[in-house]
Amino acid sequence: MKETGRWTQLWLAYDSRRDMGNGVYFAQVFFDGFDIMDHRIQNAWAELAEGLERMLGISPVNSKEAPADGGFIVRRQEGIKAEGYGIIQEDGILTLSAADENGVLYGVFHILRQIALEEPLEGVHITCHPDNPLRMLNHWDNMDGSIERGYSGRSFFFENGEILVDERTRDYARFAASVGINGVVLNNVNVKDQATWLITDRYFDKVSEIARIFEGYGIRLFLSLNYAAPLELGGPDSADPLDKAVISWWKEKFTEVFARIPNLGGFLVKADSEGRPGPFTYGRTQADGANMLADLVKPYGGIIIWRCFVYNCTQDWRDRKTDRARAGYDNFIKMDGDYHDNVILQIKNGPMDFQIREAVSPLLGGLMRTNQMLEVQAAQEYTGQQIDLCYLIPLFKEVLDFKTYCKPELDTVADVVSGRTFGNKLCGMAAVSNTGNDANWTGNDLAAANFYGFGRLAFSTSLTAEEIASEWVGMTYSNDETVKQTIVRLLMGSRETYEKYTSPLGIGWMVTPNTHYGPSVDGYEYSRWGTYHRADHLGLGVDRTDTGTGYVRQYHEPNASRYNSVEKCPEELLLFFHHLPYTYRLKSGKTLIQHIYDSHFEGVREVEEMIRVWESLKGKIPEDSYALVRERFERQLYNAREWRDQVNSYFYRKSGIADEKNREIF
Ligand code: GCV
Repeated sequence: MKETGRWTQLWLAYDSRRDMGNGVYFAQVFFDGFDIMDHRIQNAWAELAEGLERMLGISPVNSKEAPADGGFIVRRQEGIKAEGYGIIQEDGILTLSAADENGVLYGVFHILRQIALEEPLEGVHITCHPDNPLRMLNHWDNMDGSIERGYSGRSFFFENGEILVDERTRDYARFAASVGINGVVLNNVNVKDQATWLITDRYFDKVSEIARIFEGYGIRLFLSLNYAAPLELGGPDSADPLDKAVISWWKEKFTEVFARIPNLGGFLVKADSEGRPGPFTYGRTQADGANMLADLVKPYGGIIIWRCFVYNCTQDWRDRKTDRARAGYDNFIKMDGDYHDNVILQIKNGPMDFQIREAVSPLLGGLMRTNQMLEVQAAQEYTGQQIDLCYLIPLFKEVLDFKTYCKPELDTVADVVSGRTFGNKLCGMAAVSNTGNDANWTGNDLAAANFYGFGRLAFSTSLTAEEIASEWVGMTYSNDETVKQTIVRLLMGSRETYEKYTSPLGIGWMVTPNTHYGPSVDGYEYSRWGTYHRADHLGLGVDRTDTGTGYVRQYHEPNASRYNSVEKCPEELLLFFHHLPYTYRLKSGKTLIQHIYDSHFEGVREVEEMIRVWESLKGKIPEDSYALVRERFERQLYNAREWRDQVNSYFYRKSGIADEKNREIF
């Protein structure tokens, strides 16, 4: 069933806009050096035509000749970087130059964005190319239609073991391409049951249909692989990467898969992680596993993206020496340089797991001779599950701006994953997608800002979180200054508000086990997952310094010393790195316990304020969106109060120290 309503079209709703003199260029559109029958060029044209028609009431005309004056020329031009474009307006002509078809698509979306934002194209003179070679979305969609950590309904790729291809597939590809995404992993990294069969004849036809749709939007299709596929698909009784029978099984499999699925970029692999099989089972290294697959996909131009989320998830909570934060680095650093050139190691932004605040993974920039890719999570698993508002672009930005000190210059995470630091070609950013089959795609209308924002940021890492928010609001809601400023303000403050009422100062977790929504301070404290806060009656925090697990030494200097020192450690990460008494004085002069109380009261007050701010938009934005978000805020307030009261009561009861302000603690 085709859904109706503006929210199905997200930021591409193309509502009517003021012309700003932009319409004049499109009476004649001339393609110079591009084949107008090419799928991507056709889609670029269709998008342009629809956008202009809906926003400005103009029907562009495809001209056979270059317009002498007053027109739009799309020109192939060598010398522009891959996927990049230039837009120049002079002498009555608007010219979009690009070296390839992706550049044309991105350039057209750029022009449509400017029109949507009511910015004049007159005199425009820009060149733009993506900072990251790979800009990917990872779907954790299962073939039964569920989505692991999905908060926006069910999968629009799978249902009941079947693959869905419909209007949504195309719309999804349009949204993704409009923000510069060029790779999509279709299925969950936990590959089980039917998903193992995605690389068999059972699903080739339907996967190919999706691959072709994606191709038309410049997106390569990737699949997550089950490392134990040989055993499960009737091959050898082993998945040992050095076993000849296993190698030849995969060789044949890839020959078949690449022959049957067009536009296939390669595979994402979660191995030896959270119960998934991997090379460790056979006493082999991660490099053995990744390289074996990589060598076999290489003839087809394929790549293997290998996740570094490898840790012991059956830890004894009594054991204070084992530190989950150490695991990624310990498991991968030794073989830096051994990974073949079509392997990319995909590294979560933090060493734990997408917490609202944690340190940046020391593997980023720790690895110096290996292709690496940053993985962030747009799906709000630990950050409010698209009920609570949490605009994540400031967090992603913080990670990108982090100075790793792996080199004297060009050493930020953004430098490393874009290839600027070490000159790699295969690198970039991936986000766990926050989409589903809800009419509005992301559950909360405002969570679409994370989908939009991830793409924009992966394309242009120097954009600020605020610029991205403002674009998204302008395109999605309106360019009215009050609306824009109000929603941007809400978005920009939301991450810190969420942090205030949840777990303090980088310690993370304290969430309800399994669901990961809502508070349960000790929920994971005596579990096997390695996610502890170590609170007792005197203090809390994990000692990851030289006197503790020694994790700090995984960083280059001066980061290692900075984190090792309680005085120099950035305060927002204090409890991630240090175990401190409740009476420890922060720079604000407050004790640690008082900070916990104050920030939790403040967090709830801020949510109340957010609701008041949202209410000021009534009548200024579409009522359906107003109401949907208003209802989510109500649930957020409930959640925030639960967090505040449980966290405050917990630490009051542990410490016995009263709140200086005598507020109600239970
Ligand atoms: C896909 C966390 C999540 C899991 C997820 C895993 C991963 O542990 O809770 O649902 O599995 O990360 O990133 O592989």
